[in-house]
Amino acid sequence: MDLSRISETLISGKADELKKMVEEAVNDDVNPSDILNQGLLPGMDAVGQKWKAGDMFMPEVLRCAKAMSSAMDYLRPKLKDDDIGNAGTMVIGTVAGDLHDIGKDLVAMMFEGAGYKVINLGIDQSNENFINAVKEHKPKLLGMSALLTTTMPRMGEVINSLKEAGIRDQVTVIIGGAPVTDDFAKEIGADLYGPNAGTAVGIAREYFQKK
Ligand code: B1M
Repeated sequence: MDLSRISETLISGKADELKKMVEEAVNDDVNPSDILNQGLLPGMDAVGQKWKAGDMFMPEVLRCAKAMSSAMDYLRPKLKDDDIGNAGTMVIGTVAGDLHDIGKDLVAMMFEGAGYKVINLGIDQSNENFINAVKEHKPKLLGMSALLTTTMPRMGEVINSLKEAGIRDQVTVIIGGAPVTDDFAKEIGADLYGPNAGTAVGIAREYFQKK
């Protein structure tokens, strides 16, 4: 099977068709890792690029992310452990007191699409939960999302707790959410600021390439 067809179907956001194609490829004995690396990931990459360029809008991106997610639900058990997460592990959550998760989940899906093993803690995560998750999963990236001006300070508190626990230099911190800015990220000592899900993946990639 020509795996670029999988990329194209993903870009078109047709979840049922995509899942059928992925199943067909598996039944045709195509290596699941090739389906991921040569079909799904380039497709999701293209979605990110299109979004960044303004050629795709939020509802379309959400549709693609959902199609990716449902294809991954089918493919994940068929992949070897090292096929998933070969870009690294990301722990992500919405900070304490904040119940918004639409943008955060989109960011999580985009990172999963980019080959990260994503541990999505969910909403309203206490500072302690973030620290425990970093200790437990030793992620390459810690992502925090906040949509309320009143909950933004929790991000700085988590970073301070990482310092107190002596693990700040073991993880790259990326933050985002509608009221969050690049200046705020610098102010609280985050490594990266992601203005939106599409660019966040590219920003992280560029950062690790330079490192
Ligand atoms: Co709320 N809410 N809300 N809300 N809500 C906002 C954020 C608000 C701006 C609306 C307004 O007044 N105009 C306002 C905040 C004002 C402020 O703080 N300055 C607000 C308020 C006040 C509230 C309540 C207090 C309302 C009330 O009860 N009186 C309450 C608070 C609850 C709480 O959290 N404790 C509340 C509740 C809710 C709902 C539960 C009803 C619902 C959330 C449902 C859910 O998430 N499951 C909700 C919604 C939907 C919104 C708006 C309308 C939309 C948010 C959204 O999903 N956007 C929002 C208004 C707005 O933003 N225009 C609003 C779409 C999403 C794709 O974008 O989340 O920005 P966004 O994510 C983007 C980027 O920000 C970025 O990438 C994403 C994709 O591009 N990004 C990251 C996000 N996280 C990132 C992390 C990264 C990198 C990038 O790295 C880790």
